[in-house]
Amino acid sequence: MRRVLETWISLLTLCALSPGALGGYGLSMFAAQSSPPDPCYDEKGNPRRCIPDFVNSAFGKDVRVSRTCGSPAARYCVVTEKGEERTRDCHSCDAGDPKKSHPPAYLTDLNNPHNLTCWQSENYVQAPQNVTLTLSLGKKFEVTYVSLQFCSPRPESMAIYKSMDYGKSWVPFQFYSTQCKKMYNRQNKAAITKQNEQEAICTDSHTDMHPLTGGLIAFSTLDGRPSAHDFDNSPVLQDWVTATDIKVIFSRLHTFGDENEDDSELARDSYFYAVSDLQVGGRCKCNGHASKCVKDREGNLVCECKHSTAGPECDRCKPFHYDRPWQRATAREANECVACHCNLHARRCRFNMELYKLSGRRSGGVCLNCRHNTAGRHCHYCKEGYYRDMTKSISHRRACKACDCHPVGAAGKTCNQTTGQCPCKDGVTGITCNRCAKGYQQSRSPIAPCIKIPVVSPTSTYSSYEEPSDCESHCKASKEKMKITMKKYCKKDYAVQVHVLKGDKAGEWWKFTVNIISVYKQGEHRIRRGDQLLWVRAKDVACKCPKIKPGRKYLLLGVDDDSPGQSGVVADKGSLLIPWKDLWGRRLRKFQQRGKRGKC
Ligand SMILES: *[C@@H]1O[C@H](CO)[C@@H](O)[C@H](O)[C@H]1NC(C)=O
Ligand SMILES: *[C@@H]1O[C@H](CO)[C@@H](O)[C@H](O)[C@H]1NC(C)=O
Ligand SMILES: *[C@@H]1O[C@H](CO)[C@@H](O)[C@H](O)[C@H]1NC(C)=O
Ligand SMILES: [Ca+2]
Repeated sequence: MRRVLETWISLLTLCALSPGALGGYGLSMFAAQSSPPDPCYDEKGNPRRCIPDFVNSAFGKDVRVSRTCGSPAARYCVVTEKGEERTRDCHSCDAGDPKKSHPPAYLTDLNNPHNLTCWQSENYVQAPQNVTLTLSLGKKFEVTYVSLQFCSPRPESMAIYKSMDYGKSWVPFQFYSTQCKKMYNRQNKAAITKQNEQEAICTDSHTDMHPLTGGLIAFSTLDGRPSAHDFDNSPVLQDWVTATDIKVIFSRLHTFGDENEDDSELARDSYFYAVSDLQVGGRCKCNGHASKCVKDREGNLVCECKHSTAGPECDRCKPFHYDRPWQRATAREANECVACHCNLHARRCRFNMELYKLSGRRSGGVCLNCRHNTAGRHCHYCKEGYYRDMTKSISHRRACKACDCHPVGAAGKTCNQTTGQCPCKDGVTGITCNRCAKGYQQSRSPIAPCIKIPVVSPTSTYSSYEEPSDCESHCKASKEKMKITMKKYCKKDYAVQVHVLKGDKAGEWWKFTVNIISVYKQGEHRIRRGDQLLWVRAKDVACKCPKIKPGRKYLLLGVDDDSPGQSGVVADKGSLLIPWKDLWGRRLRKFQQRGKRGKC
């Protein structure tokens, strides 16, 4: 249908039709046609290119006109031809009298060939001035033609302009003049090539004076432009035909017969422009994504966008449909916008050109703010600290379950994505690492929460507990009672409660991992609570002064000494290491307070 119409329209420029030939085309031609439920989708529901009806977008719209006759009322005369003979017929234009007025509304009213209503300008007896008609279409249209049906003779020079920005700036569409160079500084009928398809041309082809009045000027926007046959693939021409506003400027009247005295008399009061119908034929511009334009809540004309597009001209993708770039629809491809694939876990996404190219121009959407503990470009896996519940589909709200890794038992918060198994510390077991493995017992240390149950056999791990023969003399000084007094407390540099976790021999030393539960006193060396190393000379350990066993808690009193490991606490045969009794806690606090008051 589009093709037929537009071919027909381009014929308009070639021949000036008699009045009435244009009457009623536009809306009424197609009104009776029944349309399928939604032209933007085929029977199978697949998107396809759709375009609004071809209409006269000027119909019923207000035209702003620089000069209209009738205020004050004035005489005008119409010259008519009957064969060789020219006669004149004079009337009065009076804006105050509906029967004698010629308002701009007559430019765009219903065009009835049997009762033409004409807008008319003032008379220009002396210096003809520019008369401007400005029409706002209210939104972007793709204009196929602009036509003017005259009641007066056609102007000698006239220009048509268009705006794409609601009248802020104007570009010429077409010029008509017998003196193109002089009036508009253009060559007459310049050739349009692929290089200048957006150029307005000037022509004198309108100057055929028959009929004298009632002639037509019709400008077809695509006529003679090389890419017109491939309009779908010509952004230049798509741009060329786009307009929000149309302006017509009448620059010079036809001053027929001026050279003849008699004719001059005849032409008196006949120098004006009069137009019965201004048409702007085209389609509401929707880029192939809407079949009609409607008024929005503010009363603005907008496309009723389909294919997941949005904007007044369906010129962008609607939110969350950014999986590929927006494109105009063509006859072959609907180029609909595609929703991002977020497995129902995100409401927002953005387009990423790099990813789009990498995917072979198929998918470039990146989900934003994945919810329900999912992560990834498509919210297609569980975020850190969660694992997939395989009994549910990935799009399920509860597809991801918390790892719930035990804060002490697990070595991290991230579990195996498929099994949910948390990474357990040594000796810890369970899917969340919440219990000790067989052969291990719970300790108070966050570093080694489960420790090997000590093996009593002297031949196993702690074989070096075998006493050397000279222990009697080595340990002489430290045969003290397992009792704690203020005097002993004062003698030592530090006093701590420790939980011995494990011990490793390191050359001349034993390196015990201990958990310092309380610090009652400290000397020069700072002692922090928590896991620390306790260093004891191998000889001291071997002679059991102090007697130390992993898995036990002790009260340890000792003196500052440099440790071989640069950190930790050092104990020796002079230190007191007494199996812990809970009732000591209070006693040591008392010693601590007295010590602070200088009672040592
Ligand atoms: C012609 O049109 C005008 C304006 O629409 C109207 O007032 C008038 O009655 C019409 N005349 C005839 C004969 O239809
Ligand atoms: C009349 O219109 C022509 C063409 O649009 C323009 O170049 C010229 O400046 C106008 N003249 C006046 C007096 O406005
Ligand atoms: C998760 O557990 C499965 C099954 O035990 C295993 O095959 C896979 O390698 C594990 N994944 C990781 C990242 O450890
Ligand atoms: Ca009219």
